[in-house]
Amino acid sequence: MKLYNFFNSSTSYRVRIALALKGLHYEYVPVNLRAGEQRDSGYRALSPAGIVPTLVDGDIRLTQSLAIIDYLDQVHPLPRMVPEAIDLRIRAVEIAQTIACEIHPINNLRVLNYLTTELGIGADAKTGWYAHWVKEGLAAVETMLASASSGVYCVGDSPTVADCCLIPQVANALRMGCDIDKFSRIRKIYEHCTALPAFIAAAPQSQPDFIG
Ligand SMILES: N[C@@H](CCC(=O)N[C@@H](CS)C(=O)NCC(=O)O)C(=O)O
Repeated sequence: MKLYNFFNSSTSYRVRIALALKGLHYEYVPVNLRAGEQRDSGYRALSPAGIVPTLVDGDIRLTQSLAIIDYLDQVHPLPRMVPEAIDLRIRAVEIAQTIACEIHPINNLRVLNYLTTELGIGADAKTGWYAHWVKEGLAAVETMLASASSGVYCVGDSPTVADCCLIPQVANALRMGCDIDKFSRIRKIYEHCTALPAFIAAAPQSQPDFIG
């Protein structure tokens, strides 16, 4: 398996967590987002949208982090990222999609770049935009965690796709200087998960293309 990804990409980080939890080995192929390599024609042949991550597994070529995690669950079922039990499954997918559909897309690199280059928005306003949507989205997740009976994971007693999405999103938010102090359930999960070997192996600073 090859994973085309970037150390600092939260969507790549989601997939790296799932791969690490499943104990799967893969070839790390860096795509430097800062240098715009995601827009190169060669890479676009793999990812028509010009985004990371892309997984290549034999004849399978797949983009979209949640689709990749679903694929990994199909071909390497244990441990499952999307739980089988219906009560856990619905909550895990709900939380994952809240992050993947409501927070990440409007704070993505190309959206932030468009705000500054095309709409003439200044750096402070751009940071404010990012912080606003993170706060709104994480507040919703914090509420969902109450009904998911979360503990040290978003749902149940092992990591799921929800944690694969939450940890990178929180890491990103902290890197951007967002205050997450009031989200106590999220903080508890973040502190627990980021100390686990699989999450440490998947973290940006553990990657071969890491730039400090
Ligand atoms: N929904 C996609 C989003 C992928 C995505 O937007 N990745 C970002 C990095 S986190 C990217 O490649 N951005 C490139 C850009 O904005 O130019 C997924 O979950 O894989």
